[in-house]
Amino acid sequence: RRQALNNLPTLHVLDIGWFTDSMREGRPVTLEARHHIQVTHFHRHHPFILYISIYVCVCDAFEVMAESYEFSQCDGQCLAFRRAASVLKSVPWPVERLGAATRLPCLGEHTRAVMEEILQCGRSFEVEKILCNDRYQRLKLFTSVFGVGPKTAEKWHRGGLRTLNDALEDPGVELNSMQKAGFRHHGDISRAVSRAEALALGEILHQAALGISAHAVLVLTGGFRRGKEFGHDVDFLLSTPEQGKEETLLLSLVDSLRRQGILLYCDHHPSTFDINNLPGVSFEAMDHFAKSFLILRLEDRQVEGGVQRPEGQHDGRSWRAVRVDVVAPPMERYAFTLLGWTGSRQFERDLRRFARKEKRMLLDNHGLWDKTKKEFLPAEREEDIFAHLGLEYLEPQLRNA
Ligand code: DCT
Ligand code: MG
Repeated sequence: RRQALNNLPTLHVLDIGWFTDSMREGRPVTLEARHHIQVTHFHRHHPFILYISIYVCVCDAFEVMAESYEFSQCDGQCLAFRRAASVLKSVPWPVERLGAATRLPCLGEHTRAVMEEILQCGRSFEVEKILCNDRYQRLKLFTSVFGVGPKTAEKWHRGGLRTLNDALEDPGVELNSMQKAGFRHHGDISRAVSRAEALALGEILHQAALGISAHAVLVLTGGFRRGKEFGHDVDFLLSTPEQGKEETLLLSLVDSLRRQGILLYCDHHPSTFDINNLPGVSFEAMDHFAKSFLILRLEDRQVEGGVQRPEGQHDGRSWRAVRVDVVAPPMERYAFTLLGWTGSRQFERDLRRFARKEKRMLLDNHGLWDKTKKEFLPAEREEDIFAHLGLEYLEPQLRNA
């Protein structure tokens, strides 16, 4: 069976439930991952469908641990596992040789214990216990709905809700408009967005923005700017050299999408940016620029190769819904926002910490404040910010950790 598996030209994972995030969504399984695959049994009526189990690899195990701590609002432990996963992703050796990794920074006692167990036994019993845990599964399910955070999910779990249908049918549950949209498009927006889809959306938004102003600037940010092939949403930055016009531009853009009939949901946050505010110290706080959290309708014909859908599950629709974020900073803050929104979150967190601890500077999506000189340092491009920090410029592809 293993031989048959290795000989398959492409193996697509159709449904492995909650097992591991990186292998869900019908993505092709990489050759390395195939070494971790065990065929458990064949489908009774369709012998070409294999049921498989995949050993949770170390990074995925760390993600599960982090998520579980996040659900319990243990921020410190959550961050420790997220950081450890980032460190492991950035080491150039394969997982098997991670014995040497015990000397890596950011691996505490707990993270090390989980990793060693996986290397020795091929699995982590602690992680498997979490994956089977009822509360973890419920919270994972509920937070998969756009607009449902850990607190709401916990409330639903405590209230005895078990399925998404329970939440929809319970008279005691009052959904806000974001959650209603989240439920309406749950299947589509919990499925990964491909690079082809992100580029197609970029084209649609770009055309719409140019239709409003010939000076409009629209760039793809987030994971896709870092070269990722899949993402959970598509992030864009919109600006204009016409001073003070960026928020109007964003509102006109949303309006244009509405008129085109492709706006399925919009949550607009007006700008609360104050030019005199110093950069914040909390990373998790959102920036103050105008932004819109959208759900857009993307047609098959607009995407090279059509839109993503679970294999073998054509539901007769010629479109899918996609989550899109657009932030609109003023042009003089463009470089800081681009750097912030390009991520990854861990990279941003570390860059800000470096600025604060090593350079006595405060960095966020709005600007860079030099505490020694007591002044804002200007930047037209990301390169200028790296230079202020005394760092070599890093291309977005190198910011994935
Ligand atoms: N970000 C930020 N401030 C926050 C949260 C996030 O500036 N409070 C930045 C960091 C990454 C970027 O926004 C995009 O966020 P996501 O879309 O969540 O991450 P991603 O890297 O694009 O990953 P994904 O593929 O999951 O979309
Ligand atoms: Mg993103």
